[in-house]
This record gives sequence, C-alpha cells and structure tokens, in this order.
Amino acid sequence: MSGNFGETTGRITARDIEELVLSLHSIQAVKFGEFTLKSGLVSPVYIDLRVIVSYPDVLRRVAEVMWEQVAGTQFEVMCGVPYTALPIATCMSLLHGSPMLMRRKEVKDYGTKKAIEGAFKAGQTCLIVEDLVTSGASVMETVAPLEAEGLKVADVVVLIDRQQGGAARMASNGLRLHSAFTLTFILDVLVRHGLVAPATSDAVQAFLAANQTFQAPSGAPSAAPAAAAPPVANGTAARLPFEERAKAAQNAAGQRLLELMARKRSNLAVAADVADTAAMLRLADQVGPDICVFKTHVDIFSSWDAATGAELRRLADKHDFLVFEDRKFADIGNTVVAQYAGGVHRIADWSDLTNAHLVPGPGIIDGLRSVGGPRGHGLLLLAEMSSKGALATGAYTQAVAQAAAANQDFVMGFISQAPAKWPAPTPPGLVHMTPGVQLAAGGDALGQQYNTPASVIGAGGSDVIIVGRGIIKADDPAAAAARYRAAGWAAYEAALG
Ligand code: 5BU
Repeated sequence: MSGNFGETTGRITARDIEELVLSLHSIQAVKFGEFTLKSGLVSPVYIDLRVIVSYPDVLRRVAEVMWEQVAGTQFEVMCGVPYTALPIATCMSLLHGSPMLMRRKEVKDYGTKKAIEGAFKAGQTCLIVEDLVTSGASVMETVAPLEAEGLKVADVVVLIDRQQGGAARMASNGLRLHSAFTLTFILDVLVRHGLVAPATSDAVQAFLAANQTFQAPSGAPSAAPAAAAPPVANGTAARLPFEERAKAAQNAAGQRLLELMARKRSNLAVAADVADTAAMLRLADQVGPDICVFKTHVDIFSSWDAATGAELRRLADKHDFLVFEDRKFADIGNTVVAQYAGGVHRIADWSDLTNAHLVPGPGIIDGLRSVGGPRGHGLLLLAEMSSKGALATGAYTQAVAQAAAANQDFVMGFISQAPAKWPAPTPPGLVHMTPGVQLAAGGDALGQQYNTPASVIGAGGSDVIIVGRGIIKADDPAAAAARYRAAGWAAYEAALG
C-alpha cells in the first residue's frame, strides 16, 4: 500500500483503490457463490462490510477513500446510516475532525425521543455516509429524519455502488451520489488478479442487469416495448426509446451506450478539451455523474502515460460513462492499425469508442475493426461536421450512412449534425452524436457553429449532445453539466412524444 493512506490530505491513487478491493476480497467482505437474500432472490454475489470493524487498517483505508470522494463537497456535519456505516463515519470524523451526528434506528419511546443525536442547527448541511447502495432505500430512511430536523442534505457518499438503481433514485430525490467504486470495478480487479472467473463476473453482471430497483417516474420512457412503432432512429416522428434501440445494436459498445443512456437518463457527452491530464481527470470526476460519454483529444494534453489511462478507466467505472477518443482517423487501413493500437497514446487500451473519416474508403473501417473489434470497442463515422463550410455534406454524407449500415458489427453510429434531414432514417441500433452545442446558438471566431440541445435532439434528430466549452469554461463545470444534461434529456423525452 502506498503511503497516501497514512496522510490525511494525500491523494489516493488508482493502485491504492485496487489494493483496497483486494483486501476487501481477502477478508471476505465480498463473496461469490449462491446466496439467498431476504427477498428470496438467489444472488451470485454477497457484500457484507460489517466485517471491516475487525480489520482497523481496512476500516481506515475505506474511510480515507470515501473522504477523498467528497473532498470538494461542502458540508458541516456527517451522519452515517446505521449500522454498518457508523464506524466508517466515525473513522472519517476522527481522521478529518469533521463533526458527526447519529440517527437512531429505533426512536426511543421515553426520555427525549430524539431521532437525531448530536449537536446541530437547522439549516446546516449534512453529508450522508453509507457503506453500500443498492436501491437507495436505507439512505432515504436516514435523509428523512435529518430533513425533518431542518438539516439540508445534498450529498451521499458510499464505498460501493451496486449499480442497481441507487444512483438514479438518489438523483430523482435531488441527491448527488459519490461512490468510491462500483461492483463492476470490483469484478474487473478480481478477474484481472485471477481471483474470480470471467464466467462468475458475467453471472454477476447479468444478475445486476436483471435486478434493477429504480422505476423511472411516469413521463419517462417505459421499459415496455414501443408497440408497433416503426424502426426509426431519427427524424421528428416515431422515435424509439434508447432501451429499445439497444436491442437492435449489433456492436457491443453501441449497445452499452444505449443501455447506459436509458439507465442513467443522460444523453450528454462532455468534450474534455483541457490542457493537461490532471485537469482532465478532475473534470471527469466532476462531470462524471451527469454524462454518458467523456470525449478526449489525447494529443492536446501536455503529457500522457498508461497510469492516466488506467485512472480514466477507474473514473469511467465509478461514474458509469464511456470514454470516446475523438481521434478522427483518416489514413489507410495499415496505418490506422498502428495509430490506434500503438504509439505514445495506445488509444485502444483505454477508450471504448473512437471515430474516423471515410475519405480513405472502407479499408479504414477494416483496419480499425482488426484492433477494436476483439476488444468490444465501437467506431463512429464522421458524416457531418459542425464547422462552417464543412465539405462532409450531401452524397458524401449518404455514402457514410451506407458504409455504417453495412458494418454495424463495428460501426456504432455517427458524428452528425441533423440526421433528421437525411433522405432515409438510419438503422435504430446506430447512435447519432452531435458536437457544436451550447445553450444559446452562435459560434466562435474559428468557424465553430453552435445549436441548442433542443434543436439538435428535436428537429435535428440526433441522440447525444457533445458539449465542450459550454461546460469546461463554466465557473462550475459540474453545475453546467447538470444543466446541459437536463436540457438534453428533456429534448429527448419531448422527441419521444
Ligand atoms: P466546443 O467547445 O463545444 O466547441 O467543443 C466541441 C468539441 O467537439 C471539440 O472537441 C471539437 O474538436 C469536437 N468537434 C466539433 O466541434 N465539431 C465537429 O464536427 C467534430 C468534432 Br467531428
């Protein structure tokens, strides 16, 4: 273990977190097998963090990792969800001198009858500390009595997000969920270390997918098939919900993207055009809760190494987004193979999707497929561009649409501007992503042209808004991302009719 855990202000690395996952496995806080839950369901995974009280070193590392998640968050007091999180909250309190409150699980029917113990004033902000979030129900049980006492709750920190709807439930209650890692991340680490078989990992993932707890509020697209709707991906009429289109996707990354947009209720991609990797990673952690895709231009960062790629992957797992390297490949097949797999950046090692021009002809798709196909990656073809005077129009755009339709095993969609204006709808499994988006239409001095989320998703018929400067130049990028997410999602819901 690196020395960071010994210091209260030290930055915790991806390696520290990986080692913590291994420790949790070795003390059997995370187990795999067949476990009958209270509900009667048989689960292939069992997480019980109560055991960490017997391992003070693990408890301290858990507290440090969780503290790190809320380092930039404002709060005056903390409250652990009884019982498992109480020692964690206590440990965070002791390590950082942050006062704590306690919620009684059973309110005393004698004496003071207080539900909340400790010293506080109405109007103070309270951070909720929890070990594990599944549905989020236990967290809400603790939020209610705190709010009843006049405390304000905006943030919840957990060690593990089981990815079964807790984050969506928190969001629907106006709460931000900060998790140190997801169950998917635990599986990745344990499979990589040969401690869990890939088949077990697959079984757990299938269990998680089949046991989602959060029902989107009415008005949101339902999980039921859209009866008799024609298979139209874009255009202004008869749009299918993302979860339906995921079933039509032939590329693994495209399917994951459509599923995650539906699950996370976000069709926002952020363009991380910042100067260095530290700023890029900070941005990924800030906007992560609100985005479906994090887009990079790896060649604008002042430096790059494999550890940065690994840390970006950890953040992608933590916040549930895909990484898109906007490389715009444009060479012959043989060259793009080397550019995608090798070089300084080793793009295929850390990105889920990338993009290419079709100028060289279909050999570019074949070359990139030979690297990305076996890894489950996807390719976006550039069909239109946002810049003034772009030459990708008309017959060229239509040739791109045809090439995408003919290569759906690897091509997951398009960079486009207004697919609703194309002569024919594209197959429903293909995704449209659109850059050149700000809350007000306009442009910059170098030819960039901006449309609004409503016009891009609505009349334009696109699926995902890509926003760079509208978010990264904002005083508060996280707040700006939340605004763009809301605008993009409202436009999508309106387009569904
Ligand atoms: P902006 O700050 O929102 O303008 O950033 C837009 C991003 O999308 C930026 O990274 C561009 O390189 C990228 N982009 C674009 O703006 N227009 C295009 O047609 C394509 C990519 Br393709």
